[in-house]
Amino acid sequence: KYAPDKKLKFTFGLWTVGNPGRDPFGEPTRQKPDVRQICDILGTAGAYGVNFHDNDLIPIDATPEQAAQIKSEFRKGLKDNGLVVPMATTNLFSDPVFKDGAFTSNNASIRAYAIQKTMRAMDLGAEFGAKIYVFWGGREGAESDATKNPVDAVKRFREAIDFLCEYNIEQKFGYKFAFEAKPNEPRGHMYFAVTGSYLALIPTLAHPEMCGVNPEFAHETMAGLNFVHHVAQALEMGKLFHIDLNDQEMGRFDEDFRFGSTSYKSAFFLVKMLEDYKYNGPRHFDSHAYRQSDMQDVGAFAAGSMRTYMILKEKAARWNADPEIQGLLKVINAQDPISKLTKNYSSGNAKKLLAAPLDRVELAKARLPYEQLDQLTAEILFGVR
Ligand code: GCO
Ligand code: MN
Ligand code: MN
Ligand code: MN
Repeated sequence: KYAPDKKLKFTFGLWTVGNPGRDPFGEPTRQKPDVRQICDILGTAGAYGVNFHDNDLIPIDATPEQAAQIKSEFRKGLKDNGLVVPMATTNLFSDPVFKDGAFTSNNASIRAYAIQKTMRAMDLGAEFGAKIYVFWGGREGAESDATKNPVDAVKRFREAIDFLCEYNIEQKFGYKFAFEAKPNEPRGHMYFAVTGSYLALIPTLAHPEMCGVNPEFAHETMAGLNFVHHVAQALEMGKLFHIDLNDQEMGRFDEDFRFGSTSYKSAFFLVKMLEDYKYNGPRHFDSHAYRQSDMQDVGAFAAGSMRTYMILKEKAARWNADPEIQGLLKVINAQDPISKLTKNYSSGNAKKLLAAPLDRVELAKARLPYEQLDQLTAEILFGVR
C-alpha cells in the first residue's frame, strides 16, 4: 500500500546509501558498498534514481582506464535496476585544496580549479542524463572574518556561477542549477547560510531563470528555523528545483537522520505542502543510516525513507478530506468582500478603503479555534483519526 511511487521521483545519493558510518570521532563501522551494490540496494527498495558527486563515482585520482571501468559498471547497475540519474554535483569540499573554500577561496588559482572541476563534473553528470546541478558550498565560509572578506565572497561566488551558466548554455546541457544553503558544518560559519540567502542572490545573477534552490530539512533546522517556511518561499517563487529530505533536531550537529524519524509534525506539513502545490521535481533523501547499522539495515533505512513519505502523503490527503478540519478552515479563513479592495491599488479603492467601517474591536472577536485544529492534526498523525 505504501510502495514507493515512481512518479514522486524518490532519489538517493551514492554518498548516502554508501555512507560507511564514519564520523569526526570514529572510523567507518561498515564496508563501503561499490556503485553496483548501491544500485542493487536502491533497485530492491524501489527508488526512482540515484545522484552523485563527481568523486562518489570516479575517485579524484582515478586513471582514465579506471574511470571508464567504473562508468560501465555504474551504467549496468542503473539499467539492471531501472534507475535514472536526475541530479549531479561536485565535491568541492573533501580535498585539502578546498580547505579554505572553492569558488570563494582567497586564492584565484584555487577558484579557477574549482570552476574547472565543476565543468568536468557537469560533463560527467550530463553523460548520465542529469538535468539538475546542485551547488552546495561545503567549504565556502570562515571561522574568523579576519581571514576573508565576506563581500568579496559573494562577488566571487556570483562570478563562478555566471561563468558556469554560460558553459551550461554553450554545451547545451540543459541543466537547472540548484543552490543548497547550510548555516555551519563543516565551516564555523558558511556563506549563504539559509535558503533565503540564495533566493536573494539569484536575481543578481546573469541567468536568474536557470537558477533555483535545493533546500535541505536538516540545514535550516540546525539553525533553529522553520524549514517548511523556507521551502514555501522557494515554492511560491517557482524556485524549488530540488529538495533534500532528511531529519534533524534543532541546535544539534548535522545528524542526517532518516526522513520523518524525529520531527513528525514538520515532516507532515512539508509533505502536505509539496503535494498540495504539486511539486514535481525529485524528492532526494540526503541522509544516512545510523552508524550502528549493517548493510541490511541500510536497505531498511532506504525503504523506510520512501515509505514514511508515502504514509505522510496519505495523512495529508486525509487531513484535506476531513470534514471537521475543513469546517474549521472555513471559520478561520473568514472572507469579506472588503478584501477585494486591497487586491489592486487604485485611487478609487484607496478612497473606499479609507472610508470602510473596519471596527478593530469587532474584528478582534473573530474565533480562531486553533487548539481544536491542531489537536485534530495530531490525531491524524497519531493514527486515531
Ligand atoms: C551536507 C550536504 C551535502 C550536499 C551534497 C550535495 O550536509 O553534507 O547536505 O550532503 O547535499 O554535497 O551537494
Ligand atoms: Mn546536509
Ligand atoms: Mn550532512
Ligand atoms: Mn544536502
